[in-house]
Amino acid sequence: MGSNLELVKYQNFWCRSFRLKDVIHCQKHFIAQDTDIFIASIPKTGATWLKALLFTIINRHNPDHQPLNKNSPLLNHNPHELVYFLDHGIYGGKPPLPSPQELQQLPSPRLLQTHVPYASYPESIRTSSCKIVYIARNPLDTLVALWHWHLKIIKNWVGDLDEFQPPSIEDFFKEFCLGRFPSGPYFDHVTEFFKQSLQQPNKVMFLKYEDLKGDHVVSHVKKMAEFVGFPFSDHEEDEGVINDIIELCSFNNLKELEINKTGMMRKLIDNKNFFRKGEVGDWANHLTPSMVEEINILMQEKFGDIGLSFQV
Ligand code: PAP
Repeated sequence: MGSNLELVKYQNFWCRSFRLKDVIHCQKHFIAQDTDIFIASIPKTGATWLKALLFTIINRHNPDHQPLNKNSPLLNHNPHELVYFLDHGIYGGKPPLPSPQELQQLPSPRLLQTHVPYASYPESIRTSSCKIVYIARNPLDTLVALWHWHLKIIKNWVGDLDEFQPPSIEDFFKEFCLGRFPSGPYFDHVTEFFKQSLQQPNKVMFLKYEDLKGDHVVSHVKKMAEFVGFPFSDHEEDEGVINDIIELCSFNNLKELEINKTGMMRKLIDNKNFFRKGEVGDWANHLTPSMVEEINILMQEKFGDIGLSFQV
């Protein structure tokens, strides 16, 4: 296995070894502001979607952005270009990403993303009045989305392509259950944020991918806008602004944009890889009944007591 794929355990979560120093640097030096908004998640649970939604919500009155007209930055930028990744991006990144120093000068509210578990956040995120919107996804679809990502992306990181042995779904399943993938274990990550959302409901909002895909998406987007301090007015609701935002940020719309079909993120990743299938239930095409049973048992064990469940 190439060295770029090496995983190390840091504070009870797994991290690519080449990224660990950036995670630690960020953890030690990042200073949160009370107005910051963080998008938090385990990889492949819908952060790209949430970035598009929150970027549009908080910038909808910004004359420089005009996210709801034909000049929307989303039409020619991948959501990851508009909302910076904190630990894996700004800390350890290169221009055009802002440096950690420049980060302090970004206009507020700063909208930033991280995959780090709550317990390993920089102290100031936990102690400030910033907001955290967490997106969770059922473990079966998360596992399948991670596997596809691994197959497509990871081989680009391995110096010698001949070294890359694509994992079978069986092998990847075992690693997922052991929690051995970046930001894993899955169950600890999700559980911690769910508990935080109960203990600190004004600070942490817990959203499910499946809820955003469902019939009540309007009410979820409305609550999210209120939570981050950018509520919709009655007039906006009457004008159908919420539906316009949902449509702009929909999987089909974003996937079909030229920037997301042919563009690249930081010359590393084809943007199209962020838009694979975008469905609830794709796991049924990949996982065997015994794998599903094993994950269902884990879900019951880990989430049963805290009252968390997912539509699968
Ligand atoms: P990240 O962790 O690298 O940021 P993230 O955006 O969280 O990735 O997850 C990608 C998943 O969200 C993909 O799921 P899939 O592999 O099961 O298809 C991707 O297709 C899905 N996705 C991206 N954008 C949207 C969207 N607008 N609506 C619904 N799903 C989306």
